[in-house]
Amino acid sequence: MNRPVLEGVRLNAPAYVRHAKLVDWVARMAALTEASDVYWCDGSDAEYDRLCEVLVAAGTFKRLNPALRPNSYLACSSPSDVARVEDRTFICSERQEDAGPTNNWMAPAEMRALLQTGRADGTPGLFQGCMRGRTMYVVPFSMGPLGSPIAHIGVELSDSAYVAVNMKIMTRMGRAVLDVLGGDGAFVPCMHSVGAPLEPGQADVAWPCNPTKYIVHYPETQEIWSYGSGYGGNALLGKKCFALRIASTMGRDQGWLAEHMLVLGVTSPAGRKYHVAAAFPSACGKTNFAMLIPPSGMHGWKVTTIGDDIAWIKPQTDGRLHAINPEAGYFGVAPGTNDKTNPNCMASLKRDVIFTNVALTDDGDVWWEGMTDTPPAHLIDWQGKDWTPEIAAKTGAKAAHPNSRFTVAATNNPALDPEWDNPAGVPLDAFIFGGRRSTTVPLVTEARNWIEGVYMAATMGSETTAAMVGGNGAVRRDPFAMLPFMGYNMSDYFQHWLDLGERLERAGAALPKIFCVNWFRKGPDGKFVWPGYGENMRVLEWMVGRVAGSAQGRHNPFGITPRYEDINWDGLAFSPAQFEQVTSIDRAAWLAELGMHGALFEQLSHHLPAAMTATKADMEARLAA
Ligand code: SAT
Ligand code: MN
Repeated sequence: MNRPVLEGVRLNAPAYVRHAKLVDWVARMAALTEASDVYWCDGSDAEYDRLCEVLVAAGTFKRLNPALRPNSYLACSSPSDVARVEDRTFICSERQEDAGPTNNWMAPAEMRALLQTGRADGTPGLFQGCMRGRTMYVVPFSMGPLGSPIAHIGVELSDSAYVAVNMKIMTRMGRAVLDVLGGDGAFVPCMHSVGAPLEPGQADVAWPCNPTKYIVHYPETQEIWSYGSGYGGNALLGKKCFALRIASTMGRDQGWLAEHMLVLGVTSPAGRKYHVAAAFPSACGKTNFAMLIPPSGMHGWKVTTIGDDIAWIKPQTDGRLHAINPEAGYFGVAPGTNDKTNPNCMASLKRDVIFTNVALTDDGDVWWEGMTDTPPAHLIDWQGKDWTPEIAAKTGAKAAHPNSRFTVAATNNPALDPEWDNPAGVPLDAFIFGGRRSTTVPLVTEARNWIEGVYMAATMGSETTAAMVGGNGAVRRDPFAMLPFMGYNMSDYFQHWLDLGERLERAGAALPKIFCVNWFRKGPDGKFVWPGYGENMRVLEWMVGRVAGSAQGRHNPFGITPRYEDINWDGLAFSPAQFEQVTSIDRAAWLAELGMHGALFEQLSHHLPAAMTATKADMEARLAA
């Protein structure tokens, strides 16, 4: 099939490519974008090294000092391209009501005109000619273990070598995927361009991108089109676009769940292992929780990582929900990560890392806010400017961008769970939902039943973070931590969760328990009261104790919470008064909170399950009693 299909452009398809529809699609996309060359990624280490060299030559990558940070690179993006762009993210279902009130929507035909075919007024489609002067990389990838019945395959076409090397770390990528795909396997086409064509003789910039951005999903035809950004979830299309937005619609249609959740294993001193999936919004510590090291007072407990961001969860023949991590690497937040907050993560980052938007030290290593107590005397900040603690004190300039990231393979993680790559997944014992709330929401609450748990998850709120453009700490409702990642109508998704629970319960399955946590309550001094990080193990111990039937608690208006004496305090000085600060329920604050649940339910009224409003009424009655 290695035949020139287009005038001027060779498709360069290697002999091992046997999928006629794939080759045809690549040909059509090369014609649309007028890419000057096509390169098929084989996923080999040699290819990774070669593409990294290309990126070094282009000025996108700096090679870090190999003595300090072997085989690692720093990329600094354009200041206009540093996070997910939620207001430029679209769900283009045929009917607007299927995208629902929480998503931006445009009719597919209108969006296709805008992106592909051009509009009636003669404006060309954004993808027309958008790769002129650039190579189009063909990036075949598997979300989930290669060949697993739970996995799905995608192919990303991108004009960014940065995307290709990140995809090599974040997914199972390359020739082996095409072998699984065979001659006619199904794949999700993922089209990506930075939107910066090069005219003959035009010099490139280190981080090409376009002020116009579109992150577009067609759920009915299962396609992704992303234009204008080279950063993170905007550009690594296997992650939020495929594994959450498109996969959530697959899950709805096929009876499974695609969730914004870490998955961890927790083993008790007696050797019993539990599996827990936990949903938190972006940049709320999912990676830290997934790599938690129990404090010394909790000797014998062990936490292992299955995944740190996304879980695909399917009912299996044993009647239980099993989870896999569709990803193969971590795209984690750098600032705040250090040897105290996440030693396993720091160990993972010793070599073979791509850093994006952190600061460069004078000896060619990286630094970010919170990495060490004392910052280096001089740095080059993420925007390439001189940075000193004195300058920072005066201007407030951050050395690393608050949403700066590392990309690293899961296999670098010393706490990696031996089952992380098991195609059958791990059986779940509990779900945890958590937001970042400085007030109101207690440290931990157990739902009394599945419906109450779905209610807790559906009404979750969180203060926004730097992971989204414009994130500034305001509280917004973030149901299931999925608000920016839902591929369909949010209320239909609540119903999907309720239906799945009911179906499994009717079949006699033991459903996972559902908990709601908040590590982020602040005291009157504005400081966090709960120490968090490794100490979260104490809450985790209580939760798995509830699963095992050994831990006690008492009922509050919303569920079951531990009393002070129900938590293991070995090795931590945390007083009953402090415990009261993180667990107290303020009636007035909760009346306001329930008012906000009401406002959310009004917004989501189309198809809102009756069980949600009924549960709210029950809570109101209990709160009033
Ligand atoms: O979407 S990203 O992958 O850029 C990171 C996040 O928001 O969790
Ligand atoms: Mn995330």
